Amino acid sequence: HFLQNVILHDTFKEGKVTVNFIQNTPSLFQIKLPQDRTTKVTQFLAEVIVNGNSDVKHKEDNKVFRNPKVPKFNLAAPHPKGTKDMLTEMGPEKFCEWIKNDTKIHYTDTTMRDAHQSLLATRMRTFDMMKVAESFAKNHPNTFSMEVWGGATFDVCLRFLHESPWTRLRELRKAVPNILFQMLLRGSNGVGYKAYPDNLIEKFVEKSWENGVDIFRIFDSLNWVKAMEPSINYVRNKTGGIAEAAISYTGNILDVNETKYTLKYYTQLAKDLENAGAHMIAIKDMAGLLKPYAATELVGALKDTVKLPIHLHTHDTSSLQTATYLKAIEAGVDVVDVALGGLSGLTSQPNFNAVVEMMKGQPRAHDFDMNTLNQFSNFWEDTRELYYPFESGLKAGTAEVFQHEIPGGQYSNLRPQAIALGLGDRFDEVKKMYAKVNTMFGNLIKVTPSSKVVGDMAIFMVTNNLTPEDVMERGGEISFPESVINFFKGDLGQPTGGFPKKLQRIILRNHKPYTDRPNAHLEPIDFDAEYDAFKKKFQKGFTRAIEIEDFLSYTLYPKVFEQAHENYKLYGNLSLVPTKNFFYGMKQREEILIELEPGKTIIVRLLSVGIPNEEGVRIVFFKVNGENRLVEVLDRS
Ligand code: 3PY
Ligand code: ZN
Repeated sequence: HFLQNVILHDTFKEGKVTVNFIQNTPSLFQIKLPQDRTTKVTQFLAEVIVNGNSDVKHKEDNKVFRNPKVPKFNLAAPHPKGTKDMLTEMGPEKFCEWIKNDTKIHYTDTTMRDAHQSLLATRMRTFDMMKVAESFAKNHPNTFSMEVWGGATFDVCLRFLHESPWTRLRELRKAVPNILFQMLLRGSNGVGYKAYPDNLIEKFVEKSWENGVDIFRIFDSLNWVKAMEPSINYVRNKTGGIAEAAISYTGNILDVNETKYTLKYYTQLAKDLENAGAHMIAIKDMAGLLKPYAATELVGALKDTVKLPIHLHTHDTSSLQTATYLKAIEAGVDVVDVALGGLSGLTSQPNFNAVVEMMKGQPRAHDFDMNTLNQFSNFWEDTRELYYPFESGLKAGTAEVFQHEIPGGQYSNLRPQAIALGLGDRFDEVKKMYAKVNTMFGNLIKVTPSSKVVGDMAIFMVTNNLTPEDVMERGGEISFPESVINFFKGDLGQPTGGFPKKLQRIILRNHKPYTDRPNAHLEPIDFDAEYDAFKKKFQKGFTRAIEIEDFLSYTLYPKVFEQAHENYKLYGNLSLVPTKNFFYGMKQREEILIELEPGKTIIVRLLSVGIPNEEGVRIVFFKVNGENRLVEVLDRS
């Protein structure tokens, strides 16, 4: 069967087999391809029961989970009016005028994007979000926005969770038609780690809006306005949404020795973004470096410089950032980003529930029912347990962040990355090296993808026991990570103050760097021809019509998409499998419900797992809706 699977595989037939073909193509190990949905889902469960979920690197066998409770809501009642309705009525300009003039402090709930990106390596599944989405929309319609999409979620949905990010967005939109949805867009880098053709970003923005995004938080990993401008224009011209341009904050404006990232630098940046057409300005404090008294200065100065509403984003890595919010609120910030208690704090955002309590009885207070808000926090605290293998291990706030400046969203990924490379015990060194690399690279704005370049170099140097001096003296003999070479070529744009010239020569050797927009070097996508070719290649495995959104996923992440598609052909829609079973399989005699579609639920009970035969194949026995089913799985242990 294995050989037959290899011979029949498209990659093999097309003669495109590479060294990792077998390792990266789990379908080759399947004895036969399952056909119907129930067969597919039981095939997946059997696979996880026998071989585990390859994304789970350590498992506690006797772990007991709590049952997260969804706060009560009225299923039959219509959704109360919220900010989404206001945007529809007013349009972006008037809406922004309203938010700027409203004296209440407003809140963006980041629970479904940045919070889990920063605490749980972005692994939160649509399944858990959908459990509470409608309840939250009906209980807390006075939330300014919910950040639910973009950043790393796109990649992780496809790569690790075997879900379509577009389906997630649509499902959430249906459950929350009344509150603004927000996404994080990495400007010319879209939701990826490199530059993409402009017309791809344009189409991506248009389709994101059509599928449910209202506010586009646009940033550039080097604060390069030239790189953000096209995305601001796409939002303005192709959508009815809000172009929120971000200034990514680094360093410390109160440090008298700071010469690069000064208050003047940030106010000029905000002015440039206003001139580029932004509807709102975000202060994107991705590492949580904006200290309380600096917030007073920065927010005050921005209010004096631009006419747009100011939206503040931070990460509570140091544990100081609620104080920053207090100072920012006093200085007139319009909206702050918070996460529901159970997924707040540490590398995530400050605690929604606690910030609302802090403001109670104050002139800028915004009323939220604390009972239900706390129930949502509890829901996420209980749900978070299911994701324990993805916790970063950080137990308390750390003032070290002011030295290493690692963004919250990167921290939760860097640690497992270090562990995977055998540097688990040397994470301290990695953090220190991160700071040294930043100095070597000329003191950068560090946010995806520039932060990844710094992280890659730090890990590379620790792994190879290299010091900055070694790099400067023996650089000619060193094979640098690809991301570092591309960065010095100009693939992510131009940093403020330029590249350090000597290091650039060492790293690039004979390559010539460029100084214009990297996107200008890329061929535009020929949508007609390439989409047609895509449909021909993939339609066979789809159980529904292919959409342009699938093509966008493929164009942004070709290999990841192909892999996800292979997985989909084998196992069907896995977003329906309860999280506990998705990650940890099933225990003997456990019975679970899987809702394959509204009104079609199957009851799956695990009866037993057989011993392996000579070929290592085990038979997994289930009872599905009362009928016996056996599934064969190759035990790869
Ligand atoms: C992302 O780009 O994913 C970020 O969260 C940057 O802070
Ligand atoms: Zn963030």
